[in-house]
Amino acid sequence: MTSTLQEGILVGCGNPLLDISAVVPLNFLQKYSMNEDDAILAEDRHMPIYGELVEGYQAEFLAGGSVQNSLRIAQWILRQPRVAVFFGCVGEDRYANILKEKAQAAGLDVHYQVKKDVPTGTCAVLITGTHRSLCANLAAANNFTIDHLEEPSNKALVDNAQYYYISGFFLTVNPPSIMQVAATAHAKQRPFLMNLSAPFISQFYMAPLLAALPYVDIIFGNEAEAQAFAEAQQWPSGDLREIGKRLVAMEKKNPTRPRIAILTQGCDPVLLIQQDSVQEFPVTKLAVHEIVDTNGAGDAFVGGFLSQFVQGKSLDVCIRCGNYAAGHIIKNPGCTYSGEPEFV
Ligand code: 26A
Repeated sequence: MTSTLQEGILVGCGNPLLDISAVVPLNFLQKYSMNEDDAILAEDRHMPIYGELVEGYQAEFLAGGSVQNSLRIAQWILRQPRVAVFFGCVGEDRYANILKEKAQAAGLDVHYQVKKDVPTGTCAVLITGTHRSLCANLAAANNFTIDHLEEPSNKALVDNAQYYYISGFFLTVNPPSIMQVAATAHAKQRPFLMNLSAPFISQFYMAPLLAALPYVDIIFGNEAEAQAFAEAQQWPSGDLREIGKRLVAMEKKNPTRPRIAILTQGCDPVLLIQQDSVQEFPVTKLAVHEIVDTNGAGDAFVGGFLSQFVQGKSLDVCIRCGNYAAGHIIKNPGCTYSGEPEFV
């Protein structure tokens, strides 16, 4: 990094979750009617998963939560602390302390809302080969309220930021907060970035997603998420390029800054869609033996992207850094990094 960035230039909201991650056999997924590479919200029938992972599968505890992951990775690459600010809701317990400690160690400025008597959220990460299936028990994370953003010190942080990032996952928790941040970004003509996050968001949360979308300057997603969006919209084509073009053409509050879609597809090229143009950015394929797990790869991609975007770098550089960060995280457990970043 060459120059010093404004503190708190980037603000994100999301679900702070502690990941409970283990390698499991396929029949573990079947037992809970889960598929490889799912990302779902836990129902009552999933609750035994967390204990089973700890007792029977040597589970690891890792800092997680999609937006917090992205911001931690952005901080790691930036090497300058407190560039990014994170809001989310945790309980008053050991898991909250672990999350806070990991976030702060990365340089992230966390401002948790604390809900007493509700445990901090967890996410089961079921690793099968190069796949990861996620089952989130949001718990305290689900208790985030807009008053937290309205506290004067937090409101000042939101007002002073220049870039805003919120996941589609947060639509399950508090759409009014998303709309408020989006409106602030719009009023100040600052970029608002969002993520499709998981197919279930388009399947079950399309109404709040469509309410936020007109404010979204950059939308991220992977191939399965883009396809779920297209299906929910009853678009005729499943072609990713077509979906991207339609997505960027949807209603936008600030038409002077056309929407951009960035669609990842595992080790296939990343697509950058702007109006009628589609550009491809190659991904370096890792050998199977280099892959520890793919948990957090998408979040790391966004983190790498954001680290450059807040420096005003070109989209080309942002995407290359996204690919670098995702590749690094895949070689480490969960959304964690090792050593110094090597992106130039
Ligand atoms: C609302 N849901 C389902 C979620 C999540 C989530 N983060 C926020 N909300 N479900 C899984 N995650 C996180 O995604 C990361 C991998 O991309 C997990 O905690 C994991 O760290």
